[in-house]
Amino acid sequence: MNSEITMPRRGKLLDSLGENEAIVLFGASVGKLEKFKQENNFLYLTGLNIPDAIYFGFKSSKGNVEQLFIQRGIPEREVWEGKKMDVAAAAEISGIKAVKYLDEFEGILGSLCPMIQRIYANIGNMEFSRPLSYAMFRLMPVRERFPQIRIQEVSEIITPLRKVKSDWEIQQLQKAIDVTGKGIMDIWETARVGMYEYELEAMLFYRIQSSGLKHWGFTPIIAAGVNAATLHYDKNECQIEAGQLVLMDVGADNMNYSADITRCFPISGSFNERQKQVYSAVLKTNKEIISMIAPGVKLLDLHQRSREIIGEELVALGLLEDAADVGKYYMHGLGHFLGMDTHDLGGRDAVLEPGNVITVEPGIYIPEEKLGVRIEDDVLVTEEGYCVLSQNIPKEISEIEEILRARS
Ligand SMILES: [Mn+2]
Repeated sequence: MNSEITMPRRGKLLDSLGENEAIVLFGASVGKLEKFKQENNFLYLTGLNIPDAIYFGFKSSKGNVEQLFIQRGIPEREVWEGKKMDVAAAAEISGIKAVKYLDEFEGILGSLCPMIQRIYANIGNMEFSRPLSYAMFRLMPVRERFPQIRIQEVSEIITPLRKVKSDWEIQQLQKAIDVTGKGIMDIWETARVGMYEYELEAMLFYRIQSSGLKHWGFTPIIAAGVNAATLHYDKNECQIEAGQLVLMDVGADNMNYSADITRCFPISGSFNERQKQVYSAVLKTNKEIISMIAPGVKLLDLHQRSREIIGEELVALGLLEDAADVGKYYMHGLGHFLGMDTHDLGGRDAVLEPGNVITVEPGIYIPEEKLGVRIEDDVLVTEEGYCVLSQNIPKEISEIEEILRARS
């Protein structure tokens, strides 16, 4: 992610501010021996994958001001931590010309505060019962010295940008999805009765890293049998028994963009009659909802329609007498925005627009039958309607069984 990508984003965001409004974004920190994961809003705007940096943007009557604050390299620490990114490199990557050190942040911010009326920062959702976020903690002195400044969560103004993906962002997502799909195929070609769920996880992770991607997009779910009826099962530690249906809700990360795919398959090679019935009901819902996707459609209407279809299917499956009780076996939302966060900014009451990417993931969960089915695709909203980014990952019963039959 270079300055050609991030500069227009910052330009748009600063243009959306009122005069004398500012943005302060704190990058993520890293603990000892931890893998570093940048804060997504910070990364989206700067492209910088370094810990503890701060972005400052300010719209004044004289124009936009931007400043970046980074860690100062301490030579004695370098043998432990490696070289810190220097000012020139940070300026080059981000396109922000004024790069200073972190110890200068308070002084510079303080000198501008008399002019500032509002600061948008990544303070998170404030709740009385929770400790202050790091960003709010850092801004406390500002709040005390300059009570006229309103401090607000930045997602309000950054969500409209982040939920419309550029072509470059779609390409990153597409690669994450394609690699995830290959990993799912690897599993289908290799998995056997008696393997542990984590062995399947390892196959997929091998595919991710050997394809040049570094991380999972989120904690993978590999759930056999009754485990699939636990929505956020992520222990992945059970041995897979003959006849079980295995649910995999997985996604690779590419450049901090996350795929989010769910596929189910019968470990023994073919779906039994009941698995076929339930799977077909979910697949029908998945396909009908995808066909409804277009600009102007409300996410909530898609969810509502999925409840209607699944409700009818549950009655047909003999699980319910009244379709209105659908929540007993389908208890989650239809889907969510997808992007840098697996559950990306966008909101539940959104109206779809071109460039949005959403997941469509209806499911039916029947613990008493030790069975859970979810089928999840990643879908781009286009001017004409939609494009299923995960269309190359098979989901028809016949396709999956054919792949499983070819196992050597
Ligand atoms: Mn999802």
